[in-house]
Amino acid sequence: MAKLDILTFPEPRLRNTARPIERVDESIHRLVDDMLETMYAAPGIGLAAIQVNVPLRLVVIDTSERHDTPLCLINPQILSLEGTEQMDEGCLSVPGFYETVTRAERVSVTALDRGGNPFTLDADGLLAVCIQHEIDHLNGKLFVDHISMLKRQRIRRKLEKDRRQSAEAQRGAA
Ligand code: QAP
Ligand code: CO
Repeated sequence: MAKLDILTFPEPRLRNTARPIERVDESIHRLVDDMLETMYAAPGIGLAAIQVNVPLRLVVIDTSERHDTPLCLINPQILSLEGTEQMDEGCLSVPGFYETVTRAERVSVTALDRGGNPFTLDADGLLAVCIQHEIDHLNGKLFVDHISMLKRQRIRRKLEKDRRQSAEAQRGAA
């Protein structure tokens, strides 16, 4: 297994639309395992393939308390959304920032699992929010798109500055 590099907002590749996975083969298994390792190491509760620069419709999630219940959704499709709920969200591609987002309270989703077998899942609470957040990634959307433009701009400027400073430090070290 290998830890993968995570793209950071406002990286333009995070705005691409991910394409469906046609065959769940060995290479997909390896990607799922590497994404889980990357997510657990962060630590995080959800990661989409597009965040590790692989524009395929694949997400991994683990919202369990003990971080021992990995969930893999390949080509996920939302069947229904119900209710509304507000929750503080973060994102591995937006490090250090958390904002309140309004989403559906319950979601029903169908997908393929790591073995390529179809399943459906009804979720509420944190898992429901996480599923919606991760499926947004597959459509080039980020949680910062759900907050005010002013807040989004503030986050973008700060992360751009962080990037410039780490590039500068890198040059200094060389
Ligand atoms: C999406 O996000 C999510 O800023 C998954 O410095 C988050 O795993 C859905 C993380 C919250 C619903 C609620 C963020 C790690 C992890 C950071 C994550 C950070 C380190 C975010
Ligand atoms: Co995210």
